Amino acid sequence: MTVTHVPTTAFSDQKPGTSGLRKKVPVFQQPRYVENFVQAIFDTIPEREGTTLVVGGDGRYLNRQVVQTTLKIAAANGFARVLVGQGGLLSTPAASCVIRKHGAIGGIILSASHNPGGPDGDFGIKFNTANGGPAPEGITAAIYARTRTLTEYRIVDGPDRDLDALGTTRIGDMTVEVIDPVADYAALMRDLIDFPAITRLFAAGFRMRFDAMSAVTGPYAKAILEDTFGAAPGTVINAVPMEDFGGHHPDPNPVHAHELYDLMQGADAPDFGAASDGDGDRNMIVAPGLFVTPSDSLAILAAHAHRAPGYAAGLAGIARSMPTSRAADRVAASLGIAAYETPTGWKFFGNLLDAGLITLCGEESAGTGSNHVREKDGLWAVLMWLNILAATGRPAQDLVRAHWAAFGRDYYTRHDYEEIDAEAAKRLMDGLRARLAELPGRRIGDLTVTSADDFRYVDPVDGSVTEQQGIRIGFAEDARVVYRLSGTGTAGATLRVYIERYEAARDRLERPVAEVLASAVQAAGELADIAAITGRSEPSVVT
Ligand code: G16
Repeated sequence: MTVTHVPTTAFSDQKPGTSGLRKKVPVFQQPRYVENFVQAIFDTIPEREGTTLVVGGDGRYLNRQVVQTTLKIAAANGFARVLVGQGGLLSTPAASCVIRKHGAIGGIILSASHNPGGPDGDFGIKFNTANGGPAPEGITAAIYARTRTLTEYRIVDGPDRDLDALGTTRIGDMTVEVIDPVADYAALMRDLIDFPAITRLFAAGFRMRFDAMSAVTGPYAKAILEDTFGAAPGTVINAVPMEDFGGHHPDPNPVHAHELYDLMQGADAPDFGAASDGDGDRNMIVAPGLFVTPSDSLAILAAHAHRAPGYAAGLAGIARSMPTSRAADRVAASLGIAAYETPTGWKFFGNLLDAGLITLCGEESAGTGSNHVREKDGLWAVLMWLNILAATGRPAQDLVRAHWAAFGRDYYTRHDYEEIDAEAAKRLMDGLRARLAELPGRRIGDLTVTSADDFRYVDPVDGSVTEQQGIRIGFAEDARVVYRLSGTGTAGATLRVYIERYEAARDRLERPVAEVLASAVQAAGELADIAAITGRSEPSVVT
């Protein structure tokens, strides 16, 4: 085996964001761009000699090419074995599962998640550690530092490997095992979820629609929902992963999954609707005539989790990201367990899960998961819902309404201002920060500000501190506005404004969301001077 040491110069823009390095495809196509970043990751794993690595991605444009490059660099860096999903595919939660099950030292996941794919779309590279979770801040900072100083990468020359045939080959001293991307994941689901109960549910005529959005979850959903549970053929739509996701934006929300959403609002809606994103870690849940917010979904899963065999012993605790509504906190309080509030980014749940402090966690950005892997898991959330529907025998919309009746409802919306000028975005956040101290007591519309701060997280497990994770404004009327800049965009800056208001009165639980939130939306715009600073009178996406 010949290892070539290729001289290189550093790129200045390889700083991982909320979830790995995400850029436009042409950025990744620059000579040495991928090689540098992968070498920088490997340089931060000094103990890699003789270990196992997992490689796979969501199948988007460049996926196969970058898998091949990664294999050749891995062989030159001393790994003994690489497990790669057939066709270069592994959903993000399945990659986490495979890393954990096979004792790998980590994994390289190729995805830009819910961002569009194709030659003009986005691509991404993320490193997950031995616990199966996204590398924590300390490691991503070390990777970034390494990308700034790197002077060479190491690679083994040779032909590309066949990624489509299951089985084992070698590159130099390294074994390459092409594995079934679904098998380990499906086996784990069988341990956690009541498969026989769901099979009976479908046999009794239950109908659902799952939109895989031409992304990686198609094969997983077909294998479990149709081939195992016996759901009608065609239950899973857009089931074949495509390099450009069929030209769609693989983000499971009412805007981008509007076909499913519209179907679920119609007269012939099936009993349950769900969708997942590009890499299979996000989910959308829709009951007939009723969209379930991710924040509510987390709370409802937490309240009923004991009905699934994997959670029959109860939950240790629940965590949510700070901008996620407080619905899950109310469930935690009723169960007498701890609730944690973390910064946005799944990596922040890792320590809490590893320490056994929490069992379930979730985010407003369509992410829900548990201690079964260290990523959010779209299909798992869908299977949990099916398990709960089978166990209770109640329609999904009834469960949601019963939950509101018991706990109250957190009306919720998120306004995204995409691709705004990065300088303007910074000015807006800095301006808000400078005014935090003077906001409490201020009356704005029919709301009164009671608290204003910049979220600072102290990890309860290792004491690490993460500053400036979003500006929170609390109002006396049980409303809240949060502002933060996205860490996953690839062009300009994206301002996210999260707006919520809690309502406990039984006769006020079915009001239009926009109406309930109107004054908080108004206050959010005025407090941050959004229109004047960004030049946008309306958000680009409202979910
Ligand atoms: C990633 C992270 C999530 C985060 C989301 C949005 O999800 O894993 O924790 O909530 O991005 O982050 P931001 O608001 O910074 O854009 P995914 O599905 O893109 O990997």
